[in-house]
Amino acid sequence: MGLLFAKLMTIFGDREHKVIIVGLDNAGKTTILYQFLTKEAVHTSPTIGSNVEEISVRKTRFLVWDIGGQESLRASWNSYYCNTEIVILVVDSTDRERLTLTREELHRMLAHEDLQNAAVLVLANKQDMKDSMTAAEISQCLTLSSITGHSWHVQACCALTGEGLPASLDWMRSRVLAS
Ligand SMILES: Nc1nc2c(ncn2[C@@H]2O[C@H](COP(=O)(O)OP(=O)(O)O)[C@@H](O)[C@H]2O)c(=O)[nH]1
Ligand SMILES: [Mg+2]
Repeated sequence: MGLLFAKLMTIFGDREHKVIIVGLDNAGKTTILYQFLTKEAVHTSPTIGSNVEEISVRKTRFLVWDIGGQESLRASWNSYYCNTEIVILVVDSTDRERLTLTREELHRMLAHEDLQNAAVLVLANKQDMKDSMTAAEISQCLTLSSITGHSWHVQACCALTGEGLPASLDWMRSRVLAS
């Protein structure tokens, strides 16, 4: 019965699509997760372990995992990869110094066998800050054009106001509906 139910859910497209939010600490991952949910900025503290929430976009449901980004936690990111359909990589667009580190983490992650079918959404966050890099600059620094085995997209956003996030959810929805 459980199996039949699961199968029916798949046929009717009512299953949850697994999404993970990754990125270095302080990039804005947790703020983005709660902005997706409530459309309000929340006061966050550094994430220990993970936060998980269900987000529904016009009947498409996502189960979104926000994983802590401090160095000590990055080693355990791969335990979240299995069945992930979308990886959201959040970048602090003012953090030029650590962009190389982000690039290394991204390309290492995409080489993992459990993520072979995942699409990648790069969020160039903190666009409200005056010295922020543009989405195009970030795309170039992360060498996104070299990614051939995954569908990817870069979106400028501001997690405090929510600007750019509805467009991100639309892209995510179109991705999972297309696959
Ligand atoms: N100016 C600005 N600050 C942001 C933005 N997004 C997040 N922050 C701030 O950046 C800090 C880290 O955010 P948080 O969501 O905890 O980052 P996480 O470590 O990636 O989960 C917090 O002080 C947030 O209020 C943004 O778009 N603009
Ligand atoms: Mg966090």
